[in-house]
Amino acid sequence: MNIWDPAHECISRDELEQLQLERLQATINRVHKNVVHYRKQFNDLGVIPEDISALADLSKLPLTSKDDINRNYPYGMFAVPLREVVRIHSSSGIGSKPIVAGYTKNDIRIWSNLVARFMTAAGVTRDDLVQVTFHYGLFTGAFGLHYGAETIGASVIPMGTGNTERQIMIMQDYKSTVLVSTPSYALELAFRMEQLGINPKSLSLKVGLLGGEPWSETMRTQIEQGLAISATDNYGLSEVIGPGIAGECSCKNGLHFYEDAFLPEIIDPDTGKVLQPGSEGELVITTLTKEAFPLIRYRTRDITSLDYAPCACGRTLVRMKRISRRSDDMLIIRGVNVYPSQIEEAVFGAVQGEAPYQIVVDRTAAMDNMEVIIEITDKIFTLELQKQRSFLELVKKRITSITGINTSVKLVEAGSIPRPSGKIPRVLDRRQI
Ligand code: DLL
Repeated sequence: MNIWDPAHECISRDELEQLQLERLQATINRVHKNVVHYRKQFNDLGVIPEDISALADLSKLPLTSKDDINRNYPYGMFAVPLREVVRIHSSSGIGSKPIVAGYTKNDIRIWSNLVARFMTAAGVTRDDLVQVTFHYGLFTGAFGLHYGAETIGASVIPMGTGNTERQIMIMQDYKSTVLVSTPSYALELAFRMEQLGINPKSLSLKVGLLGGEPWSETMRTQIEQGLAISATDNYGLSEVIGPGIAGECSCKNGLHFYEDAFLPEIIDPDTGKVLQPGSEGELVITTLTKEAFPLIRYRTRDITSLDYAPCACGRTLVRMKRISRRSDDMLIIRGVNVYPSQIEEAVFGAVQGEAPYQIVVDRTAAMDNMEVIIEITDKIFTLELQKQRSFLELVKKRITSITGINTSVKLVEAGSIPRPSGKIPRVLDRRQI
């Protein structure tokens, strides 16, 4: 069993805590000096960097939220001048403005090595051919895995998203051995191969590195059987770095969390209090090495727990339980993050007022579908048919421009959306994972 960075992945807890403290103090000093948002917060609390003399002191500092990042859009939370930033990625914000993440050269080097950890843990070596089916663009997934694979010395096939039959053809002809995708797209590939009568064992594929959205053990079994591969889970979020925060080893019993680079805490999402080790709650992350966009106590909104028991693989880094839900209402549709507030902004903007609506999410075969249904209000009713059609087109366009995804939009009779407790639930998520 190969380990990419044994010095860090198998470090003793004492040494790890020492390293974490040194890195934490350096990070706190850096943000205090260079990021107005943090300096102001520390000053308001009467905290100076020297007050952080032990890891436990971290809880003296305030939590950081997506709202804070949004308020400092686009570059206000960066701790280096823009000339030192060599890459920019982004992810959806809560409203119409995205979250912007910057990386220095050193950040990219560290990120690539973190990704190389879970790739190696899944069995990837320099002899592999890695087919990346994530979207190459502002999303961190494709570039993160791409650079990780190149760091290992594997060959990368940068396919990008979609065109499932072409993906399968390339997989057959180029003899891809590793699939990089979301779990739902891996399942979609398996369904399509079955439809096409292709025996997965006739391919060279052996490993699937899956992440970017929640999935389950049932889905893992379907994917492993449908593609004849071993599939592992990897986790990350754009604000913190992208993929490369945690990843499974071959034991497939929790994701090793890269604690030398990110300090995890588990809090009660309602009170913000730090919970006992092992408790389930919201994951909060402090970055320990990032130069361009460090984050202090960032609320991920992802619900999980941490297991400090030793792992049979020999890695000592704590294991994080699969993420199965969130403490907010963010949806992940085909790997893309969408907030109901963004849909509301699109609908209300088109109506130029309010209208009763609901977001319905479903999964057919392995594909997520999102539909927005809007009840006909008096204002919409008085529009002639042609204008109703252009109204629907306008809502669709607004949703795509804010969220980046296509959705269908439909008008329904007034009062026809069920109101179980008097109000229309904003989201009806029928997906089973
Ligand atoms: O999804 C980064 C990533 C790309 C991770 C590719 C792994 C592979 P964002 O678009 O910012 O970044 O979305 C981050 O997606 O807060 C979780 O809610 C969810 N998420 C990511 N990975 C997993 C996973 C990327 N393995 C948000 N299991 C996170 C469950 C996941 N949820």
